[in-house]
Amino acid sequence: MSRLTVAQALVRFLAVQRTERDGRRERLIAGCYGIFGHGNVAGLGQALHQHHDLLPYSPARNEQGMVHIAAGYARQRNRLSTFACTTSVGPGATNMVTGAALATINRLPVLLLPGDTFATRTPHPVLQMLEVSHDATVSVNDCLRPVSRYYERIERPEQLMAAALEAMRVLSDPAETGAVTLAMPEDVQAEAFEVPDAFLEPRVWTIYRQPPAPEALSRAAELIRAARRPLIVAGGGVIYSEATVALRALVDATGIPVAETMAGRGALVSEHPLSLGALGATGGSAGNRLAREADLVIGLGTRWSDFTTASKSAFQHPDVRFVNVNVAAFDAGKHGGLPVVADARVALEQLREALAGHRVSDDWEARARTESAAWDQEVARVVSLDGDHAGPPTQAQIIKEINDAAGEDGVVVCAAGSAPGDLHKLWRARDPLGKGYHVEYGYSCMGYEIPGGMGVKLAAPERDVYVLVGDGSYLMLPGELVTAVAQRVPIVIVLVDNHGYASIGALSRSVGSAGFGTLYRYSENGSVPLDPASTEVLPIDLAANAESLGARVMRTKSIGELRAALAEARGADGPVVVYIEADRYHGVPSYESWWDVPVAEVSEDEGVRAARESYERAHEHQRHYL
Ligand SMILES: Cc1ncc(C[n+]2csc(CCOP(=O)(O)OP(=O)(O)O)c2C)c(N)n1
Ligand SMILES: [Mg+2]
Repeated sequence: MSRLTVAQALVRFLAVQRTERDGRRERLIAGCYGIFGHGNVAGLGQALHQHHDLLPYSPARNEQGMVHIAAGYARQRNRLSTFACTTSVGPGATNMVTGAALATINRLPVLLLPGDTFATRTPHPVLQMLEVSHDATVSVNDCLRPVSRYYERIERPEQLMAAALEAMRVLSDPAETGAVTLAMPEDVQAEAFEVPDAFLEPRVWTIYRQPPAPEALSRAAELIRAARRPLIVAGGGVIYSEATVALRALVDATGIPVAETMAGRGALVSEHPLSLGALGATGGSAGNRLAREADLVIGLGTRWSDFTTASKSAFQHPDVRFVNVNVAAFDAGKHGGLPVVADARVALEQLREALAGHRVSDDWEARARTESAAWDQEVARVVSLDGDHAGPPTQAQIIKEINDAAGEDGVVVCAAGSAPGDLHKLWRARDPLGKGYHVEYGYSCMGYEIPGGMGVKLAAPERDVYVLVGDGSYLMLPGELVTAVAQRVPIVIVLVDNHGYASIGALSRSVGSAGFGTLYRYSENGSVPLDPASTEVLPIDLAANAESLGARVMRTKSIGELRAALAEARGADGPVVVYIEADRYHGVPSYESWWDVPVAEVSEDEGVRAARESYERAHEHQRHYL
């Protein structure tokens, strides 16, 4: 027994938790990020100070940003390791809600330790406290409940022990993981109790690779053998499970082509002749054409977002069926599919055995190879432009430069704007482990890019990390640049300035709304001008902004300058921002896909009426997969 405060016991506990998979162990909680206020400075702040050698602590600049750092780190580590995040009460705590949602939606472990108001209630209402007259148990931290996979408020010291164990169970369970919140009342944090030695002893959380039920596997194999046009859709689960080698082996043995979701991009290297690349709303022609024709779709570790399914219009074969391999029963049951609840790698290995001697028809394989090769050519065309483009570089050209600089081991990080869709289509995935493509598209959260990229670099210091961030996303959360400077995290941030929201501007035009409110322009009479060309571009200098935050900045104007800057940035000892202006209107087209964005049913405007008509036509292809 030792007499410790709740915060001291928690810090010592977190420092000795380990995950283990395939015999490899690592820290479950690599360290702690935080921002102190009265709600955590004396409790957790004291404990982190005392035990900084056990659990490294770094301050962040915005609570949302620090959760993103933890999420980026966790994703790069295949969810085996993450960070804890401590905040004060009130605004510090609620600033984490967006980060928590991102982590939970993307199925990424993050441990949140928001401060909370007094368990005793004696001094209430305390500074920054929400008072609810009919329910004294409510606190602002309740906002974290729907976005947490586990939530508990520690009202008494002894409660910590059971809560901490539950928290680790959920964080380390690939089917359940996401944000885990232990709300820490500020008085309880500082309270001492007799802590049993067993609580503080090292503990290993083993991630067993769950095998599929034999019946489920043999049914899946039967369906695949009977299918004439099978298609694999690889999601993030393939990469988290380190199943890319097993996937390739199955594809080589059977000839089944592979299309990829955002989180699964890179599950099969792009040069593989049966790699179709992206599918869905941001997909390419190869992925979308074969999706349209497939009679059996084998979803591996995907949660079937509307981007992947093109809002349920992607799969048009009248009798299409799904087989869903997933660690989470919830995802395995989607689309009325055959659920195969299992770890992706084990399932792939067993499927390969069960399918021994089976190969798809020559016709279907030839079709996949032809479409794959045609798509590769289209990608090459889009990224090159052959110098016939006047004006600033296009985003496609910028992506190619980053892709080349990244080589086989580099990682691209992105989240929101027009870049994710362009990357999904154009990125050439070269890392056989599938760790070179990190686009957060579960929440597509503007502001994730810099802190998320920082997390990636901390998780994989041996890889070059390229963050692709738009001007809009940059402005959401530039403050974490300071954290990257302070921690000397050498990420290369390519800041693409197109003076506003190119993505949403294009979407707005496509629904007949003329890009309203998506350009940075002066307001007139309290509103944005209807004709953006009527006012000047705002005098914003984002490169100077990044410089003022301590980053090294290179201003580039052409693709040649960008290439030179990317080469020069390599080997820096802190973050480097490579600034470039891009052509706002020269976007990458979409390829035979659709996204359900409802258009106004009535309007005086002819453009809106036309958009509504084509919306209704497209809507007819939307299906229920039952
Ligand atoms: C936090 C957040 N708010 C709003 C959105 C909706 N949204 C998606 S992309 C986008 C604009 C992004 O602008 P920028 O980063 O400049 O990229 P661009 O569209 O110009 O490529 C907006 C507002 C979002 N994804 N995240
Ligand atoms: Mg922009």
